[in-house]
Amino acid sequence: MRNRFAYAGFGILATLVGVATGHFVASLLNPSSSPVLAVGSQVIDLTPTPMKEWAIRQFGTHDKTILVGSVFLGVLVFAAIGGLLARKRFVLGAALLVLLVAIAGYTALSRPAAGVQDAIPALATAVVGVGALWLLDRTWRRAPLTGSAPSEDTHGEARGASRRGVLVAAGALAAAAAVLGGAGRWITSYRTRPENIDLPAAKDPAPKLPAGLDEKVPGISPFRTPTKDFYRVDTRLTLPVVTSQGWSLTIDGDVDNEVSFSYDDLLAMDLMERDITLTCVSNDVGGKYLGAARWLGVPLKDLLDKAGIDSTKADQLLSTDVDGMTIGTPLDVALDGRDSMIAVGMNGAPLPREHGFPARMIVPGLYGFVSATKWITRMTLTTYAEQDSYWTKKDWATDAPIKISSRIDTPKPLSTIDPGRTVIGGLAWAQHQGGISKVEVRVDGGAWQEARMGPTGGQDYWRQWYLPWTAEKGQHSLAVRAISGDDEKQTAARATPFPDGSSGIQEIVVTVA
Ligand SMILES: Nc1nc2c(c(=O)[nH]1)N[C@H]1C(S)=C(S)[C@@H](COP(=O)(O)O)O[C@H]1N2
Ligand SMILES: [Mo]
Repeated sequence: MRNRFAYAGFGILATLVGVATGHFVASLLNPSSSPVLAVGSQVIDLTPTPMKEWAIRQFGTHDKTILVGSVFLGVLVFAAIGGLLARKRFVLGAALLVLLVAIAGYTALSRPAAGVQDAIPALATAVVGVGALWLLDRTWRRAPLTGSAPSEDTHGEARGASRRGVLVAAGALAAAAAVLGGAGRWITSYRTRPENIDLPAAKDPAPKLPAGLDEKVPGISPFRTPTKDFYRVDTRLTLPVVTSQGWSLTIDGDVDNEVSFSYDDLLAMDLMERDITLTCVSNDVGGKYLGAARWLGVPLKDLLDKAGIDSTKADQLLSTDVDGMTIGTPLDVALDGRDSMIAVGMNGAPLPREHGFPARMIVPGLYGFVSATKWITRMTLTTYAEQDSYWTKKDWATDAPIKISSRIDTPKPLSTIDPGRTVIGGLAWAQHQGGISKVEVRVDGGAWQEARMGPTGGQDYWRQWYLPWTAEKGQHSLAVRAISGDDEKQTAARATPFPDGSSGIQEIVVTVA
C-alpha cells in the first residue's frame, strides 16, 4: 500500500520537476511554449463560447488562474497514474509521462506563430521528467521499504540508509522544481519588464479632461480609469516578449504597396491624443469590463494612406498580434471619420504590456474584440469572405458597435446602507452615438427620474451621473437606463454578450437599515 502511495508521489514529483524545467527553458526561449501554458492556451481556444462566458461570469478575471490550476491538477492526476504504472513496469509509466508531454509539445507547435524551437521546452520536460522518475524508481528498488520504521534486523541499517536515499532524492528533486519554476517566472517577468521610453507630445492633443464627480459622489468610478485598474481581457496566459526595437507593424494584403513601420517610425509621425472608453463585448449588464483612458497614437488613416488603399476591394482590416492571434475590423467603420488609431500611449505613459505594448489598435464605438488588437504587428486588407478571425471562427459577430448601457456604482448591489440622505451614482456610455445626454433612475418600480449629469469627456467617453436619494428603512430596488446623444434609449430587452454584446437594464437590490 505504502508502495503505491510512494509511486503515485514519484509520478507527481517527476512531473513537477519536468514541468518546472520546461517552464524554465521556455522562459529563455518563448514563455508561451511552456508545457502547462501551451496546454492552457489550447484549452482556452477549444473551450466552447457559452462555457467561456460562464467561466468569465463565475470567476471574473480569475478565470485564467482557475484554468491553469485545473490543467495543472489534471496533469498531476495523470502523473500519479504514471507513477503507479511505473511501479509495475517502468516503461509504461515513462510512456504515459512522455505521452502527456507530447500533447503539450504538439499544442505548443500548433500555436499560430510557432516555430520548431517551441518544442524544446516540452522535450526538456520529457527528458527531465522521465529521468527523475527513473532516479526515484531506482533509489526505491535498491531496498524496498515495506515496514513503517527501519527494522532492527541485520538489514536495518541498509534500509534506513536507503529510505534516506529516497527522501534525499525526493527532496533534491522538489527543491530543483521550486528553483527552476521560480527562475522561469523571474526570467519571464524580467524579459517583460517595462521599457524606459519618452513619448513625444501629441500634435493633435485632447482638451483637458474635466474633473468629474469623483470627489462629489463617494463610491462612483473615477472619470478616468487609472491604468493599474483598467480591465484586461485577452486570450493570453503570459505577456508576449517583445521589445520596441525588435517590433514592427506591416500593412499588407490588398494595398498599392506593402509598408512596414518601426516603433520609431510611428513616434516620428503626427500623433493624436483622445479620451476613449473601451468596452468588452463580454461585459454583462452592470459589468466591469470597460475602462476609460487617454490614448496617444497615429491616426489609422495616416498609416493606411502610406500603403495606398484607394482602390482596395477589402471590407475587412484583419490585424494580427505578435503570436498570430487575429482580430477583424470593418474597414468602412474604422475609416468613417472616427478617431481610429494605432495607439502607443495610455494615460500619459507608453502602453503597458498588459494593454498591448508596443502598439495596439483603438477604434471608438466598436467592442474590443473587433477593434482593439493589442501587440499588433500586421494589418491585412482583405475581405470577410476570404478570411476569418479568431472570434468570428467561434461565431461571434463581425461588425459589433458598442450598445448603449449604464451601470450603478453606488450603492453596491445587495449592500446594506444607512437610512437618510444618500446618492445613487454610476456611469453610462454610448460611444460614438453622440455620447450620453440623459440618465434616468427608477426606485422601487416607480417613475423614471432624471439623474444629474457629470461633465462630458466627448462622445467617445463614458459619463458619470448621480441622483440624490432619501433612503427609508427596508429593501429597495434601483434601476438605471441611459439615453444617447443620438436620442436612442437603452433597451430593457435582455441579450447575452454572445454574439454581439449584452443589453437590458441593470436593477439592483439594497437594504436600508
Ligand atoms: N492580441 C489581442 N488583442 C486583443 C485581445 C486578445 O485576446 N488578443 N482581446 C481583445 C478584447 S476582447 C478586448 S475587450 C480588448 C481589451 O483590452 P484591454 O485588455 O487593454 O482592456 O482587447 C482586445 N485586443
Ligand atoms: Mo472583449
